[in-house]
Amino acid sequence: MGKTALITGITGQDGAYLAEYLIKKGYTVHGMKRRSSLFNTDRIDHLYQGPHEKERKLILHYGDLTDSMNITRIIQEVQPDEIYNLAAMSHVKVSFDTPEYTANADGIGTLRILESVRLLGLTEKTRVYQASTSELYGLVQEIPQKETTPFYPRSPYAVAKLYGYWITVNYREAYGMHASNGILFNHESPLRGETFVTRKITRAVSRIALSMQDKLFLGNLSAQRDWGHAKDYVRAMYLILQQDKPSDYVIATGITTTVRDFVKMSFAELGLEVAFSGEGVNEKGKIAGINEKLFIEKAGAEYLENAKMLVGKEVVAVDKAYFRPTEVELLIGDPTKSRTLLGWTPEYDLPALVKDMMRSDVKEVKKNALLQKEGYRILNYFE
Ligand code: NAP
Ligand code: G4F
Repeated sequence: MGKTALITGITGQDGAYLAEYLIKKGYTVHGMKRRSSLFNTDRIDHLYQGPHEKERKLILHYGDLTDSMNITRIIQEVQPDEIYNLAAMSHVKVSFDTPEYTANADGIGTLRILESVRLLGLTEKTRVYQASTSELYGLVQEIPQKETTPFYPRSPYAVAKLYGYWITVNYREAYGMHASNGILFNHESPLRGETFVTRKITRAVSRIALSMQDKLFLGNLSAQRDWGHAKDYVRAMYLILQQDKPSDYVIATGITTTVRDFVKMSFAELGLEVAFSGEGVNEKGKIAGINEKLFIEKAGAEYLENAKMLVGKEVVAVDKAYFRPTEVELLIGDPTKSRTLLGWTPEYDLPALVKDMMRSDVKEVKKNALLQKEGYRILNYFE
């Protein structure tokens, strides 16, 4: 008999990759999905099995982290061997707009899961993974950040996740639960939400190159992040729950890069060179050159003439609307513990991540460019 896992946040980036990974390993995966007016299952549609299919490997349940009784009922029905609590209001900037909801879902939501496991008498059976975050380090007290680095959260999101982190540790110590935190540094992919900076960049760069957008507006270009690929990071989540003893692990690449350099790398994927000048809100990025052969290979000869006209044009600007009231300037993780104890090492480095995201977004933008030619209205959401 394969194991049974419950994933909260299954419709999100990590939930989708983790569900696919666990199903391949022979798990039956139950996912908690919020009710919405549209299906919102795009990321897991390739795994979907209708309710009338036999021996389903993916089963979805309506639920919400703010609803205790619903969580308890789902856990009671599913009797999971493993719970991966990935659901969260996960956008740092948005958490300043919705602080109370964020505290409820991301902080108390974690308590609801742990307490349900305890009340249902499942502490021996059910292992719990909590999606903790490098945002806990915030105003960093040590470089690089490791499991023993003191936390200094800098947003309502991070403060809510701080509660989630410590309540997980507390339930482990108080009730002997197999409950662990993965302190994951930023991880991205073609499935990344469009308003996180990497995906915002790869989508916009693809659209600019294919004449579907003029300019990309960003906030703090000097922020530094330790970016990995989500596919590698869900593998770490699984490994954490396979250990005999529960513990907390930093999952990171150990390399940090500025937002500015991520922009340069994304344009460079298509043979476009960007040069930045100016400072703060006045910083601008202009196309300084084009490698025509590479552009044709990656974007297509049909877009070359328009792309050549980009040389000398301003394609990146700063809009202070994207600044945060308190910013996390630098994150860089030390993954020694996970490498040593979990045997975890990432397969993707940053260039491979950028390549994967750009390939996927160029493909999508090309489809949209064709639709636009046929007269369809293709919206460019600016967020
Ligand atoms: P994501 O793409 O934003 O997905 C979040 C998921 O949570 C979605 O399925 C969302 O459902 C669901 N959700 C939100 N509020 C909910 C609620 N009240 N009840 C039930 N479900 C709810 O996030 P992700 O990048 O996959 O991240 C997964 C987890 O890891 C999150 O907890 C995040 O905070 C944490 N984390 C992420 C990173 C990273 O770099 N990606 C790093 C460290 C930690 P809808 O689809 O309905 O919105
Ligand atoms: O992509 P971001 O929005 O990710 P952030 O804030 O680091 O949070 C993500 O990673 C955390 C792990 O460390 C997760 F816990 C969290 O759930 C989420 O997945 O922003 C990255 C950096 C920030 O410094 C931000 O100020 O990019 C900077 N940035 C600059 N311009 C921008 C923009 N961020 C966004 N979203 N949009 C911009 O236009």
